[in-house]
Amino acid sequence: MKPTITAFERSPDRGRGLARDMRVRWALEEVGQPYDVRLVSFSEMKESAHRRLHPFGQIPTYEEGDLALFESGAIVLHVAQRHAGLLPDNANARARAIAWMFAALNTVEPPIVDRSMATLLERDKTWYKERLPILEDRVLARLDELSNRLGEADWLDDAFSAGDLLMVTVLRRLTGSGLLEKYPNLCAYIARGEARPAYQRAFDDQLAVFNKGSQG
Ligand SMILES: N[C@@H](CCC(=O)N[C@@H](CS)C(=O)NCC(=O)O)C(=O)O
Repeated sequence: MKPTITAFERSPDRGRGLARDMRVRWALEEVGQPYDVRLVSFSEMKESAHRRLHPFGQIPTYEEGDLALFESGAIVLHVAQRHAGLLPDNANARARAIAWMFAALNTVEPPIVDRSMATLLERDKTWYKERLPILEDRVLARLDELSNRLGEADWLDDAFSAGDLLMVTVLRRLTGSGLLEKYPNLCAYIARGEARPAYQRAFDDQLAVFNKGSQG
């Protein structure tokens, strides 16, 4: 059955692939599963019809028959478990790939989101200039550790997996921050992810939504 996901009608990132529907689109493209997209406005996301799918009134959601899911990580995991291509067959390697999915969302993404929230919402606060370096140090600590672990490898644990897919999308949230540049291996890792044909199809599709919306 063809799943339907939700995405921003007009993404605040102007189609740069930073909204979290990008992860789901990319995963679906990697496994070759066609999907439909229902676009939602900010106000629709907060209405009860959408909140039945997503208790926190956000995107993305995923509907497939009588299954409705929210949380990008849970959706990517579901897609990866249903189809070949995003998780290794070997049980231990599969468990490690899932650990990397959690690491991306639970260990690496939080300090990145804290920093971007501050830059978006707290610039006018008297304490912003003191707080930003603290937040950036927390991000850099994670980047150091991740960079050390990745080393010269192409992917985090042998073959490309859903763990890499999520990690690349998380790291991309730092684009333009100036924090990634110190880590050539992480920049190359992101570029490898972005070069995947499935990534490019997903990126183009979400950009087309933004471009179409901005013409109207
Ligand atoms: N942990 C959630 C976060 C979802 C999330 O923050 N979605 C953003 C778009 S990337 C959103 O809907 N923001 C609008 C809002 O929170 O009102 C996930 O990974 O799916």
